[in-house]
Amino acid sequence: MSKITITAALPYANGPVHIGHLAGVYIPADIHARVQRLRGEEVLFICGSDEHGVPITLRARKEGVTSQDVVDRYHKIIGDSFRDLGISFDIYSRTSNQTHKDLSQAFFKNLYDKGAFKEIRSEQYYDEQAGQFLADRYIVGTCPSCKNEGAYGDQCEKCGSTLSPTELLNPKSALSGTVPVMRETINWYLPLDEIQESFLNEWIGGKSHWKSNVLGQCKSWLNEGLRPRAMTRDLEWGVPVPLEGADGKVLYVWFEAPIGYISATKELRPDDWEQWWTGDSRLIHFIGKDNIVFHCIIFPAMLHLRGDGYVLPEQVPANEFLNLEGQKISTSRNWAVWLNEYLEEMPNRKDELRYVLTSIAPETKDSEFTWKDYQTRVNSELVGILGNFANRVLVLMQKYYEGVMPTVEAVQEKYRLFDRSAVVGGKHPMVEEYIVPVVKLLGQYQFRDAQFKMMELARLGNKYLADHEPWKLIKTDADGTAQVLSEAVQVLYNLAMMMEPFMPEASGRLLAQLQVNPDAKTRKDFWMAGDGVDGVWFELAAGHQLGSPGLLFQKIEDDVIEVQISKLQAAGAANAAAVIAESASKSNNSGTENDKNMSGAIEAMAETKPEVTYDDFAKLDLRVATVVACEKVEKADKLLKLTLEVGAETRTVVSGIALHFSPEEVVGKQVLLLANLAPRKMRGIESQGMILMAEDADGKLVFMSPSNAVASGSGVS
Ligand code: B3M
Ligand code: ZN
Repeated sequence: MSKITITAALPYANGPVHIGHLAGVYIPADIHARVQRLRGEEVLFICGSDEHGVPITLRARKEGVTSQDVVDRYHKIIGDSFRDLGISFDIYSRTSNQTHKDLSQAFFKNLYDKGAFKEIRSEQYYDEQAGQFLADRYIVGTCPSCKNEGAYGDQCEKCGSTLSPTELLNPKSALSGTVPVMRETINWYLPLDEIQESFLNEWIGGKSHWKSNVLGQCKSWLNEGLRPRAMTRDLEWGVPVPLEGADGKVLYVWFEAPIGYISATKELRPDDWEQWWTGDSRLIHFIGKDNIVFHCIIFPAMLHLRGDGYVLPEQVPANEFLNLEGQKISTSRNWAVWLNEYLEEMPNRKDELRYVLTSIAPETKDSEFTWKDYQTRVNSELVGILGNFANRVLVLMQKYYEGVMPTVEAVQEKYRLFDRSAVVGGKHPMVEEYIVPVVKLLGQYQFRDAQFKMMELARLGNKYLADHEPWKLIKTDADGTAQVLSEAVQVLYNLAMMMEPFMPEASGRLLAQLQVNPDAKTRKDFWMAGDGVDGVWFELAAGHQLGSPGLLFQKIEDDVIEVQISKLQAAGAANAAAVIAESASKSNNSGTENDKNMSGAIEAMAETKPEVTYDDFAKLDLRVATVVACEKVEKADKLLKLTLEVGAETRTVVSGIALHFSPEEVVGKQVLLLANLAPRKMRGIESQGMILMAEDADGKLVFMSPSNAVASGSGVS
């Protein structure tokens, strides 16, 4: 037994988490942590919010609140939603707390005192208007590789290149929109070029057991040759650099955020935290592919330089990306399924989400989530196979035996579930064929295949029932029926245990229905199958009283899926409309340089959407409509119900603008209506379209009314 420190990437506290994060990082990490605990290992599963970094400051600026306000809000939303999904972190901490500040400063100071950093004086972009240096995402411009105009100072999200601010073509400040100047500053650099020679080449060279997507990225970094990288920044929001004369400088977010894993451990285990980071403790980092270089190169380099017995990661099972309905998931474009919203809308479908996201996890390449596929997997796999098997077995057991496991008088070969001749050296074929492979696949971080193998056992159970039809057999062979149903119960019992790391709640429900609560030793023996010991096939004895059956999973009807699809369509339409509004505002603004508008335009530019064709645009039926009546929607603070005259037609639209306008203010206004948006029910009212609005620099909504009154129903093109 050894200590295992399992970390999951610290999500930026600038928005809720979405299904891409879950499939890529948090669900596999949780399955892994649960399996290791079941195997009796000593596990700490560590996570927390990453509360520094430019995206947070930019968001705060956009909303006109402080950075602390932003991180407080999202830390809570993210932490609550992880907990509600059953992600079993031992701690969900945050990097704005004092323990983290102290520890990351001490770490920096330790490396500084060892002479690990190079102090480099260089010219950096500076925004004279904002009075600030422009690091990372504070600067936007054209990507030198793919010519994407919305690239950031640290990365182009379109082609994935890692950039430094000076590589951008046509750089502009994301703060003021002005063209920056060069100004001299001092920063402390990690000489990664030297560390590559002295340590990284060899260390990564020994990692042939890492996933090929991870090794591939590492090798390409090393082949290109690492360059010194600044570990400090001229910014205000972050952990201050703990050196004399370093006022106005903070630690680079990618220097301190990984130290967040250590500070969270310290917060949780103030007395023995160091033991989890030194000695023979094992370190596993779960991350997404965009974090590979930081976890496989920079953080290990930091830990190596630190010495003091710090352990380096044994495995970094990074995943690729999950797409959504044919497009890249995007926070800024609201193209995502947000975990907090999912949990609010479908509070009883947590394990369904875990199951589907594991089935499609982007383990080796990018993969795709669609709501239709989600529905199919839930209905035909969870309900149709697993739930159906459990239900049939438990209902028949109640019906024939009042739920008491029967005694089988004489075992008949023809009803055996597995070939007895296959029993070699005491090994149970069912264990060898199902449990051992599941344990093995999980040990290789192949969660998707492991779950699939588990479902094969459920399929086998179903087929066994179909082959022997106990509901018919009962009429001719009572003892045979007892044999078939007992055997089916044993499969169900083993399935219930196997489900635990994947679908903890459903596993609990099924064990309760079987009225059994395996102790830690049983669970451990189950999960150690094939790992140095022969696996055990666990059975419920004759006479055991089963509980009453209940539905394990519920079918998802079409209307539930349609609501989700139209929600995404609304986000898509809002994006298309924003592209149009933006290009209109760009052409209107030419010449006049209003600071506030300009900064708004630049922020919008930083979130540029992909180009659309005229055909895409032509799909939108945009019309001028006149508001003829308006009222509040009961029990919904944000919603107004508007009655619109659209030519000869009258329409009802529900709009989330009640915090900005009173019903009286809206009546009589002419508005821009997206008339062919799929209707959607909100609070029981069908909304037949969407009103398009702009947001001014203060966050206030503005109607897109025509400058002169026009007939309602007029088309807009
Ligand atoms: N905050 C997550 C991201 O890139 C980043 C991870 C930090 S892990 C130390 O979305
Ligand atoms: Zn690019």
